[in-house]
Amino acid sequence: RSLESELVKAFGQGEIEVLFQPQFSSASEELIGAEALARWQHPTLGEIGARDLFNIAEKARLVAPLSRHVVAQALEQACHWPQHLTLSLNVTPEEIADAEFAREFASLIGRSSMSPKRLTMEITEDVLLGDLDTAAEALAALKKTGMRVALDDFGAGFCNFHYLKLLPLDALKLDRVMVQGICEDERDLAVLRAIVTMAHALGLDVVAEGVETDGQRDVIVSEGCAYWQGFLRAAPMRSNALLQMLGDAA
Ligand code: G
Ligand code: G
Ligand code: NA
Ligand code: MN
Repeated sequence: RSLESELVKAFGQGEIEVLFQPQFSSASEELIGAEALARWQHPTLGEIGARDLFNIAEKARLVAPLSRHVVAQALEQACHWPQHLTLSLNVTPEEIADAEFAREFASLIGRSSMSPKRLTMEITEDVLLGDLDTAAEALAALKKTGMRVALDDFGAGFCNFHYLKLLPLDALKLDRVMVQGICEDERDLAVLRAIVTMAHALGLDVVAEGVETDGQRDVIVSEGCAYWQGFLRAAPMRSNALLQMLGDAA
């Protein structure tokens, strides 16, 4: 049987899990929130990552229900977190292109006790491959609820700077390819520096992803990225492990 047909049952069987990757403040070094990342704990194949999971969902035409399931689970767990923590949620370009999406997403958020002010929606520049007006409309509607919008995976794709000012963004998330070489190659550092400068000029916060070493963290902090996430301090984890981490730090 195909994975597509198995996915339908996976929801009900509790095989779709949401992990949370902690995000840290450069200024205070404290944990300030987390990004929700979906996983399929497949009974025989083991863990299936979000990218494969969403590819399977696309073939099965189940992206919307999968996403709603993940968002609902993430909200359900994050509403038990201390009030100062934020939650970042990923959404696919196909969802944003769907006229129903903004309304459904807003209604999911409305039913949760989590304030929209604590939420960030992560989009990728692939939203620009679809209809820009529809995307901008959906994002504007969601921003009205008070949530923030971040452009994810920046540096991994085409990075069309022109669109940066067309989308209602609050933050730029630097893909880990932008972080990898910053301690070894001066040109990598020059690119990072230029992008941080541009982001700040556009009024955007910068979040660095894939920080794996102390050296990378030091550069990220000194170059003015406000927040970072990465294996250096925390891989994606269950909600209770995140709360444990907070407790240990206190
Ligand atoms: O954690 P992982 O390597 O599996 O993540 C792979 C990619 O899948 C990341 O780019 C992440 O943004 C995306 N992703 C993770 N969880 C979700 C989700 O719930 N919805 C969507 N649309 N994308 C997700
Ligand atoms: O595309 P997106 O950036 O949202 O994907 C996040 C993915 O990157 C997750 O699958 C997560 O497990 C992975 N990830 C998170 N931190 C690190 C890191 O420090 N190094 C590497 N190589 N991958 C990371
Ligand atoms: Na993401
Ligand atoms: Mn990312």
